[in-house]
Amino acid sequence: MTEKRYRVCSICEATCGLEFTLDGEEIVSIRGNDTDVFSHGFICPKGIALKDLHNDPDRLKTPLIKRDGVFVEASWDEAFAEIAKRLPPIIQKYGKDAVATYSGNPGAHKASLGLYGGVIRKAIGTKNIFTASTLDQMPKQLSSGLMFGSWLSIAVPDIDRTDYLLILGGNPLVSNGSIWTVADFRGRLKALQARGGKMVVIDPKRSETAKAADAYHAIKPGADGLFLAAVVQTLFTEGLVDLGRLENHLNGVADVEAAVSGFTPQAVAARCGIEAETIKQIARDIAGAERAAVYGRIGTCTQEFGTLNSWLVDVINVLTGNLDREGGAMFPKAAAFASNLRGKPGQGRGIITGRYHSRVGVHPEVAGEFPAACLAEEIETPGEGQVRALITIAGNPVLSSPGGEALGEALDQLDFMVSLDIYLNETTRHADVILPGVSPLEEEHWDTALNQLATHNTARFSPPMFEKSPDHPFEWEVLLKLAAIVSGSNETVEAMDDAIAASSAPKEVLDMLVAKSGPARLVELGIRSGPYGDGFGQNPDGLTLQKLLDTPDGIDLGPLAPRIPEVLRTPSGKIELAPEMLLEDMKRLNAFLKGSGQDGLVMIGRRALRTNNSWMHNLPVLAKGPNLCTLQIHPSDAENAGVETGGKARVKGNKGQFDMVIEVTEDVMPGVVCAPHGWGHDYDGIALTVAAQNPGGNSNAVATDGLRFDPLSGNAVLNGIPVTVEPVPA
Ligand SMILES: Nc1nc2c(c(=O)[nH]1)N[C@H]1C(S)=C(S)[C@@H](COP(=O)(O)OP(=O)(O)OC[C@H]3O[C@@H](n4cnc5c(=O)[nH]c(N)nc54)[C@H](O)[C@@H]3O)O[C@H]1N2
Ligand SMILES: Nc1nc2c(c(=O)[nH]1)N[C@H]1C(S)=C(S)[C@@H](COP(=O)(O)OP(=O)(O)OC[C@H]3O[C@@H](n4cnc5c(=O)[nH]c(N)nc54)[C@H](O)[C@@H]3O)O[C@H]1N2
Ligand code: SF4
Ligand SMILES: [Mo]
Repeated sequence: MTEKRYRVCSICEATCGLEFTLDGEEIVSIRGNDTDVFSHGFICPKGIALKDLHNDPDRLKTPLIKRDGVFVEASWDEAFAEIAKRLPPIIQKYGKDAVATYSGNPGAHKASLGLYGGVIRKAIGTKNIFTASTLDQMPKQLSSGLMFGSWLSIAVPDIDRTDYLLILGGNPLVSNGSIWTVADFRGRLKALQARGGKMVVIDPKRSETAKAADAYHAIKPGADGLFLAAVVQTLFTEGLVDLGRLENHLNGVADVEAAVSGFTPQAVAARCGIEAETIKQIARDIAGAERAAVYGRIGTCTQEFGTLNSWLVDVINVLTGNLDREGGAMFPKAAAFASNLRGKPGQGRGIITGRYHSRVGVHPEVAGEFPAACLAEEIETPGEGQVRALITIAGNPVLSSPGGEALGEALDQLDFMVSLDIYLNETTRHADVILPGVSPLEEEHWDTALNQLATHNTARFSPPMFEKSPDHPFEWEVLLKLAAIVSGSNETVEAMDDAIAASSAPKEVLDMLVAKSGPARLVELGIRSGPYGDGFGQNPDGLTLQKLLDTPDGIDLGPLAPRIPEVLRTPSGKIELAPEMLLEDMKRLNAFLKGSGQDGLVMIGRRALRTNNSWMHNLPVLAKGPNLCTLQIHPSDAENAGVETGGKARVKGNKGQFDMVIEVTEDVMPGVVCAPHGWGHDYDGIALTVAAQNPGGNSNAVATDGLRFDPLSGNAVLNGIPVTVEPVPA
């Protein structure tokens, strides 16, 4: 007897609704749920791979403790005892900042990690907080925070109603969307094109999305700031600025006009590799479209002008009257935890950075974090405040951060390292204790972060599909236990969890909840007190957890709706179009424009449908098919370097190197090589049986001398890295 179960996928930002067919504890099949209110049946190969993930024999089920250099299985009590013995003395001796935390990408996808990750960071009280956000979207968070007043007030394209979509540095046909939750991008794009709309893509590579676009323009890596500034300049000089409804909600239009005045299309064309006339035409097309949206992603964030790029994208949206209007770039309203609903509507304190600085590189704190790419120097540089212990939470920085291989060596200098992870992999092999998370299918699922970035408002809650083993704690319980250990508290995990719930609702309210503990209880509190909630009975037609449990397809909360000025939290109560910090940074862009530019090859990254960053290469269903880990190079560069398809190349940065199989293709522009990150599964001592059969190379082994950042956000430069390529003799 089989049964159907419905569940939102926890792998990527698309949050597809999936239909599982189960035979008892066995997963018979996984397909897209056709009646899901958000994804309407869409699924990608990684959703299907949840079966392999759940069944992966390499997925850790028991804690591991390193004894004399070798991992041995341990009970949970033994693992916690080991941590209690070794971690608190480091804090006592060297202070709180001696312990760093690094939190990775799955924290954005698992409610357990998303809702309880902060507890451990707070319990330690360390300034040394690192996350994958500074390898990813921090520039967008910073620019949005400066303009709109909070870190997660990010405007996303209203693709279902737009007529013109300009994408820079994103490949949603493969990534399925990012900082923009947009399941079935292909279907939504087809609908856009069918109603006469257009998509234009700016990218150094003719990506899958570029191939589906109505127009594609190759841009030199790192030059987006120039391109965008020239579009803005054109809007002003050609009289195309039309603020519409936003006129009364804006500060700084004249300052922006002054700041871009030198960035004429003619001046930037050669540095961008895009003709001046094309830049002008794009400006005219955005302004002329009934409804348009500009969107920039990884390619625009992970470069030296990440924050400027992210800002200029929204400057264009604002100046063409497309911000916060249907078919433009709009602010989602999530059913729970919507940080852009916190505080008084319409005005707030805004955001600040640089309240304190990192010890070695003196980088400003941004959203309470230091740049992930600085973790190694904080470990390696002796002195007061040196990092001596590390907790990684669902992160693999050895493969994901620039100079990751060197970071791996630094990890061995730590006095103590704990990893909360599901694999013994390139990073966790350096740990002293590994604490395994449960399978995602054994947990409830709610998208804490991604509902705040979704192209359509919906609410979907998935209860656990399988029961976990009774002696395996949930990750939220592990995080609370670690918090108790570092604070020297004897409180039970249960009591700590109750205290967290009690801090947001009185006992009468807690007593009426369906969920009695953990993330589900916090989600229930969030939903019922949220913008669509039942207010614990005050608004009986409102959303409750019970209603969501009764509606596995989810509840449609409607298309995005205009939210300005309510969404704003700036001190002025207006959109700050010209934040001081960004105007100042335009000088750096100007120096870049006047500079001589880059000779030689630069490396950019890419993603593939059958991958998810570094950690799904161990799943047989995804490992099948053609080799995804290839260095793509233009035929003219391949000839110069003396490499050919199928051969192996050695790629060298200023520091570090890796080897990768060559794929000659005209898809990348001359001067650019393209390597995926997250590979390199041939380090000693890892337990990834399937991945090790096709290890690939760690593209992040390559770094630049003097790490490169976007100085405002601390985001690492991961695209446009200068490299050389040479053949590896067979
Ligand atoms: N060159 C280059 N580098 C990049 C990028 C790029 O485009 N180019 N992209 C960057 C981006 S956008 C990101 S987000 C980062 C990602 O950087 P990271 O988050 O550091 O790396 P991931 O590969 O996502 O690793 C996730 C880790 O979580 C573990 N994990 C998976 N599921 C679970 C779970 O349920 N529980 C627990 N506890 N652990 C789990 C995995 O085993 C793995 O160790 O990489 C960045 N690095
Ligand atoms: N299948 C799959 N999906 C994923 C992931 C995955 O690993 N695999 N990872 C997830 C994560 S963590 C994230 S953050 C998202 C990322 O989502 P996307 O941003 O859509 O990711 P990418 O596919 O890396 O696309 C980045 C694009 O930027 C281009 N690019 C590089 N440098 C520049 C530049 O200087 N200027 C411009 N204009 N473009 C440039 C690259 O050629 C590439 O086409 O994807 C998520 N989804
Ligand atoms: S697109 Fe993302 S959310 Fe959808 S099935 Fe694939 S991995 Fe899961
Ligand atoms: Mo990411």
